[in-house]
Amino acid sequence: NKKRAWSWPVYLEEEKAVAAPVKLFKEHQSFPQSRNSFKVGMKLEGLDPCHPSLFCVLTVAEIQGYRIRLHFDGYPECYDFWVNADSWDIKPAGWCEKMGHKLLLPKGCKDGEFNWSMYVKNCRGQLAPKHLFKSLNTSVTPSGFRTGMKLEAVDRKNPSLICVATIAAVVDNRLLIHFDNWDDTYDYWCDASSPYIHPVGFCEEAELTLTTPAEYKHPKSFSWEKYMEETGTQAAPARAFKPRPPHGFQLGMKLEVVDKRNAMLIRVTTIADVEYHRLKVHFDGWSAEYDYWVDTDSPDLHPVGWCQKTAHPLQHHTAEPGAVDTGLP
Ligand code: MLY
Repeated sequence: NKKRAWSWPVYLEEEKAVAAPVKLFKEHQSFPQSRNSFKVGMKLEGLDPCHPSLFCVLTVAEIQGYRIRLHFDGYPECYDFWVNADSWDIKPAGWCEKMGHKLLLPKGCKDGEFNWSMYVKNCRGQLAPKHLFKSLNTSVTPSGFRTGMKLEAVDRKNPSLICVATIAAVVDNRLLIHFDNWDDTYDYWCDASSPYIHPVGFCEEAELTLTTPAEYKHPKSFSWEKYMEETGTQAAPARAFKPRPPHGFQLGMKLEVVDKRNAMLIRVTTIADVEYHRLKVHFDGWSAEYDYWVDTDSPDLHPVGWCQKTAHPLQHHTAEPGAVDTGLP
């Protein structure tokens, strides 16, 4: 009396549910056009997800389908994290130097003493070849954003705050957002369509509180005009902001989502709630206490069938008593 193998079509039928249409997903969430050609041991530069402006020396520690587990050289494995093979957040060795960005060196390496070719030789490693990096081959449409321009941005570590911010860098179609007079731990990269950035004057117009630069002399009487004059800066032009159209995801639609509590796992998921730029994800078969909100453009959201296409295991709930799900949250 063996049961048939789990499959999406059967499951959707049983659940009387629909898959979220593929057209709702961004290119970087949808079915990849190329293979994941990264190999374990390859070294590269990539953004630290906990300090998302900081590029670090990383090594590919594991490959799973189209995904890569990255390890910080010289640091404990508990900091390892997963990215998709086409992530913009990973760059070939030497990219930071070329672009003038700071690179966090492997633990124990001193500034000025690090040199990629010596380093890989000494650790008998291998550099990830340039052609594996999708982000280097994307075409870029010019935008009105320039380094040094001012804007109002959400502090993603304190998302209730909209703050005085500066574009610290522009690379490809991405902007590095920095909060005036704060250290770079709050910085993040986004694009012109990000719901977290707004032109100068947005808060005033929307009657929201604008968080002024740290240690600003007269926070109560902050005026953009005065501040930009004092700092000799300009506002990012309003036309450079390209607000996203509504996302189209609906309650009850099914998809495949990375479980942030155990990021090597992708689970059968239902949309439990929707907001303007976020979805609440529910992992099928698990208690609603594990639900959480994700941005609609998160690289951790994928259409039904993504795991199968990219040869990644998919965690699905088997209703049989005693069935084991290896990925305890
Ligand atoms: N309570 C926090 C707030 C920091 C906000 C920083 N933003 C504006 C960049 C703290 O003091 O750490």
